[in-house]
Amino acid sequence: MIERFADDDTIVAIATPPGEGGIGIVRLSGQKALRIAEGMFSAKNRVRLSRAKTHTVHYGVIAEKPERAAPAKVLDEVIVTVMRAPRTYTREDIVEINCHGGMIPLRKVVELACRCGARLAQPGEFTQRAFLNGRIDLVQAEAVLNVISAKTDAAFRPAMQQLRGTLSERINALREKLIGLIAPLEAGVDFPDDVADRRSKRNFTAALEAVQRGVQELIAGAEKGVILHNGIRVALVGAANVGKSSIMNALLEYERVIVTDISGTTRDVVEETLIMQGIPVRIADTAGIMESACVITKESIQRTFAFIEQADLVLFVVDASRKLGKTDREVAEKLRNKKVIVVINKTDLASKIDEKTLKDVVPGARWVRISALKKTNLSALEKQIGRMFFRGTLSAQDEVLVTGVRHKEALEQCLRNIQNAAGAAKNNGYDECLIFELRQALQSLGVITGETVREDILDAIFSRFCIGK
Ligand SMILES: Nc1nc2c(ncn2[C@@H]2O[C@H](COP(=O)(O)OP(=O)(O)OP(=O)(O)O)[C@@H](O)[C@H]2O)c(=O)[nH]1
Ligand SMILES: [Mg+2]
Repeated sequence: MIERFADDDTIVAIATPPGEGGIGIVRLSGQKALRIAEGMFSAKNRVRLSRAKTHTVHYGVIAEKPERAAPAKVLDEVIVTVMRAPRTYTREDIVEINCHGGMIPLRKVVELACRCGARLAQPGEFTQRAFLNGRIDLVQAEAVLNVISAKTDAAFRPAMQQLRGTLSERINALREKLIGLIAPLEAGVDFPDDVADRRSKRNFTAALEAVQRGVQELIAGAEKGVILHNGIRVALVGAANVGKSSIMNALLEYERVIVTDISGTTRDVVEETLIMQGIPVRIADTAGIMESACVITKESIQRTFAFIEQADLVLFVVDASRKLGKTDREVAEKLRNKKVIVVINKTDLASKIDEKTLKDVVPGARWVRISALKKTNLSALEKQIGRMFFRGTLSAQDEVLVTGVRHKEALEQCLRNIQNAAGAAKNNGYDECLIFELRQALQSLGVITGETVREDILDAIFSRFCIGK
């Protein structure tokens, strides 16, 4: 667990990525942000930062002791933005110093700020303060990370929606409904057997079902959301020499891996990322399966089998110009519980493969016929991969709100509790059980927005951020 410092410290960090750029920004946040900045900054128009109005911009220099600075002590020529609490990212006073975008001026400015009383920020500490000060909830804090790290438009869109609070609104509406169900139960109103109460029981059941539907709708989009954000792992697997490495190169559109006509060319698993149908795909070339006494070949085949376990999807490659062999069957045997697309490669050559037998070997799998050499039908393969995950391509109207595994798990836990509660209500179980399950459901929703989340989970979330965010 990372050590967290006191919250009333004023923190400082470089907010822009490392490297050279037109400008680089040093950000200060905390009660003393203005005073610390004032101690380092000399404005051209002599304005004192501690008196500056909020959301104003000032030109000047950063120097060791600005009032008496000899020119040599000037660290950089800068633009300073003053933002006073509470209308800021962290809800604290913030000063942003736009420096020249090299690592030397930026570091020197940060060091000077530390000498003037600031402390270096921890990873994600600015965003964590925004969360702790109640400006954003946990969903939004995590969305900041997703917006920054989104690799595709499809991943960016739901992250932006989360940042704007759409998911939080949905979760909070469900929470309120649950509270509305729990409150009368806790007040001791139970279901005696007269007519009025039978009606109230019906209302209760209907309201609980509505919450259940709401949770289920969010879960339904979650699988897509997680894929959109994290991408999928695809493995090219098959007997030696069927053309796996050639397919890898064809998909990547450059000669990434070695291709020869010798069986056993590929030894290590080689992974690369590409975007297919708007999804980030990590595609892996693996060693071909073959009979061999060679220690190296045996080890590489071992690695292929181990890798299959981690893959979300296996492209089972077979050679159209050969009869289906023992090795092909052996590979198919290992793919029993996996999502599989059969890729019939080398269709530019005369066909010898018995497709009927192939169907028996991998029952129910989808097929694509391609030629890696002639680069034919690769787009059909890409489409098939997309379809495999989204049953049709993902459209802009599709509502994907949940993109995190953490959120998905909490929703699933919430659903289980609601189902238990529904069961208890139906069987006229004790109200204590009902209340317990509903409270648990409420808590699971709170875990998502950060209302009831444990501190170690918070630490884990914010430590994924970079310093300066
Ligand atoms: N005619 C034809 N030849 C192909 C095609 N794809 C691959 N080849 C040839 O098949 C041979 C083997 O190709 P690789 O891509 O190295 O096969 P691999 O499955 O990676 O082989 P290992 O790494 O040994 O398991 C090479 O000579 C390729 O040029 C194709 O679509 N058509
Ligand atoms: Mg290969």
